[in-house]
Amino acid sequence: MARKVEISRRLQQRAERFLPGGVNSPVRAFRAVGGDAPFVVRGEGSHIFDADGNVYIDYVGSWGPMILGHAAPGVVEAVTRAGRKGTSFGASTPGEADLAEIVISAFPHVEKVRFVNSGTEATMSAIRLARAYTRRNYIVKFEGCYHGHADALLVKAGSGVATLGIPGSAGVPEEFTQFTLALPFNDTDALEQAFTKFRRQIACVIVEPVVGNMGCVPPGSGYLEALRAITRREQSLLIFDEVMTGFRLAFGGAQELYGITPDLTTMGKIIGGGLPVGAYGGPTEIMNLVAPLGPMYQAGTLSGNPLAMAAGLATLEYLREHKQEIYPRLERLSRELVTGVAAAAKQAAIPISSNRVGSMFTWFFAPGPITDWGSASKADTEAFARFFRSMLDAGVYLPPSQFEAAFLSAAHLEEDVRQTVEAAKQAFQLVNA
Ligand code: HOZ
Repeated sequence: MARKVEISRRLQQRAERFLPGGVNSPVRAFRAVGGDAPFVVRGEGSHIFDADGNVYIDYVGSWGPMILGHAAPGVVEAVTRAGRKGTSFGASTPGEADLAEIVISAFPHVEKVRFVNSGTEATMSAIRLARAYTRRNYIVKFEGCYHGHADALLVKAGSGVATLGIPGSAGVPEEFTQFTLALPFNDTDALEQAFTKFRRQIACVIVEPVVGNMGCVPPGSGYLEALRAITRREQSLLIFDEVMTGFRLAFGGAQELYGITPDLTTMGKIIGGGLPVGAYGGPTEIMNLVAPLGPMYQAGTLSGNPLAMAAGLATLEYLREHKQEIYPRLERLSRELVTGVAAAAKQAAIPISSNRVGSMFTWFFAPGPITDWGSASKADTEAFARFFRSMLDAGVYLPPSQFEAAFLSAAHLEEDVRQTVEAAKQAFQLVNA
């Protein structure tokens, strides 16, 4: 059944007069999947509502932050209360240490944390800090991983760059990326070779421990352990970019799930409870290099904003209090959903490969296995687009890109999963048609 799109279409046309592509982040323009992007007017629990009155089961969750679902009462209440006292002062407020304390309790190696406004700022700053600490220039990232849109990190990046099928970004001088080494994910030999070639010159290795930005791609067995061992041996810092995975895969993120301790951790998304917050943290010895204590400069007018701190604190306190129920339930429902859709694909003889860790997952339209960007990029993006549009028409909102992970929240119900699997059965018929 086709959904109504007239109002969203008009809103899009109006937005295009004032905003590039009518959007403030490229993936929202639906260029990779076609069709009309819904203009969202409201969210509640596991559902979002658009301007035309359509209702969707939401598996984007604002690209990860909404682990408690939309308009979670405790979060809305906390933000409202904070807002009544004033929205920004550019001066310290008590909530900053409150959020820092709970973040530090989740990540044992983090002794100090600095709040910023986005994941991009967090990773950019963590890399500057790693260079300041090691006094080395080179950095290693992995193909298909995305660490925000800072110049040095837009090399063979995932997320919107992969979605648009572009190699990087215009406007980034070659010189700005000369110290960035982009290696294949899940390939320990490639990393060993880089350390041999650039001996004592590599400041850090930054990785999404479970990649979400080329679709969901888990680390192979022993891979994170190898990253830890090699970086330690080479006296290079290991940065876990837990912007997506932090508080998502476990309260203590991927590092808790896999039992690996990085040197620095970057965070975002869930720590802001839906408001713009990023953070980077690590041991005191490294963090004390950050200004005003040390020579590594980084600042922000709105950093530690009181509304954002309040939303983050309400979200993390709720997660900490209910973690014994929430994470096992996310695991169970996500497993049911992912295997249910995979079974529907099999029934329809559509070769898909399902990747999932906890409540992060992707159905790749490829036989798989999908272990890195080389295999992910072979997915049939046309088939994905047909599947996506059919799901949207049936009231299921998936990430509008084959190369973005989907998320399930604590607000999703068994009934949502059942409806989604039913919708997928229909959608796979159309993929084939
Ligand atoms: N994967 C992106 C953030 N980590 C999606 C959000 C966006 O590009 O707007």
